[in-house]
Amino acid sequence: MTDTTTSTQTNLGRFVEAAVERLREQDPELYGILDAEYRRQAGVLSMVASSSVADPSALICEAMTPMNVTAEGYPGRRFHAGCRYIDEIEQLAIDRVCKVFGARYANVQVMTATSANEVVMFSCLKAGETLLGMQLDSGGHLTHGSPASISGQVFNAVGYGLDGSERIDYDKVQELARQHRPKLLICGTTAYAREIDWSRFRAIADEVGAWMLADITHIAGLVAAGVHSSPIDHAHFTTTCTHKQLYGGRGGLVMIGKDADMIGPDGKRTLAQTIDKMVFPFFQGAPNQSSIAAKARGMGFVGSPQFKAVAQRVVKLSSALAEAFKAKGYRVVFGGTDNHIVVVDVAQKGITGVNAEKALEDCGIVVNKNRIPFDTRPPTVTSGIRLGTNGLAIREMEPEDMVECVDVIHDILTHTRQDSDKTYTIEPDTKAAALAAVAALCTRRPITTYPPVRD
Ligand code: DSN
Repeated sequence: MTDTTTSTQTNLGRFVEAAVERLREQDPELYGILDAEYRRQAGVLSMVASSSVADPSALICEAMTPMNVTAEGYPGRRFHAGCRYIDEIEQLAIDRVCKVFGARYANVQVMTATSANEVVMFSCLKAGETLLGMQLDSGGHLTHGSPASISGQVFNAVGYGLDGSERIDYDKVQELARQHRPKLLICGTTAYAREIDWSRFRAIADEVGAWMLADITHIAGLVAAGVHSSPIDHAHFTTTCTHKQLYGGRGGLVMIGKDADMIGPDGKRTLAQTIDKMVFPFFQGAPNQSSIAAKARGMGFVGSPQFKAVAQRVVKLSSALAEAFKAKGYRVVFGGTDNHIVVVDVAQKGITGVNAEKALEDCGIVVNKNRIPFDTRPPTVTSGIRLGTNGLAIREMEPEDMVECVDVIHDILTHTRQDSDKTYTIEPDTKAAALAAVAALCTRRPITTYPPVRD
């Protein structure tokens, strides 16, 4: 590999620069697509609630040489040689996760939050046994018992939902738990904007002798920053991914709080030992060590005062966003928000969720269609859109910017003609004005952690 870099750079600096240059020279097609994606992200308002903007210092760890090391096992007990620094990286990641979340145990090898949930399910349940989780339609996750996922096919999944005021129906959770005696009670959501009462869930789990899993994937950043209450010592197991709200690389985590040394479902191993064994060797082989390095770096960022300010801004912006929608006459599901999520009923304004999603994307605003509670439209159409403020907080936007965003969104939705449930036409002048407004906003509020795009 030709060394085109200057001698004053560090080893890693030269490696990264030479690697990018090699990619550009040897694979201009792929380089061009990656460059286009970098530009796209800089120039759109990314408001998909399940995404954020990974910190570049975490992203670059994903591209580092630990990727080359095969290291089955755990720090200090590997099945391969050459793991001195790999062990140090993994232990650093574990220690930082435990510090940031106040956990006593962390498994950082699990590759996604979905696998993290599967690891917990298979630790607690045998095929055919019962779990109780939130229904997808009410704001739960696929892996909490949906028939479309392994969780709903291998296990007997019972679902709970919302009450008439669009809050988790804790009384119904208790009733269902008493009726079905689940071995695992899952709490955690993907499209629920209100604070979750972890202690109520734990009381229900204890009453029926169930294990409790808190999946905090969507709100992990708020939990880490103390902006949302933490389930760590309420749940037996807490899972999350590292990319949605922790601004890190893509990956999963399983954590345990005060119950780490409790004897687990097999009556022999502790909960911590149970998870370690379930991740490796039951579900996974050698982990992705670069991803573990990215998790270590991500947790370094999450543990910083700078991150606390980001998390506080996330909530301040979502609250302003919800109020701005209400001021324009939209029905905001849940009546508002306590976290980063705002779900808006767009059907009430005469447009389906999918048409709203597509029309907004045409104008540089990225959200996703979402079913609303008691929705009669299918998941491919929906009556709502879900927005999130993780990607706006890292641009250091202010509440007044949310008013501007909603003005643009309202203009687009008002001037989009719905031709069918899945087809639409936007007035050309509206589209041009919206694209100009989004471009101006993105220029005024750039992603603060990334170098600006150059032509
Ligand atoms: N759970 C999906 C979401 O919330 O969008 C993505 O993983």
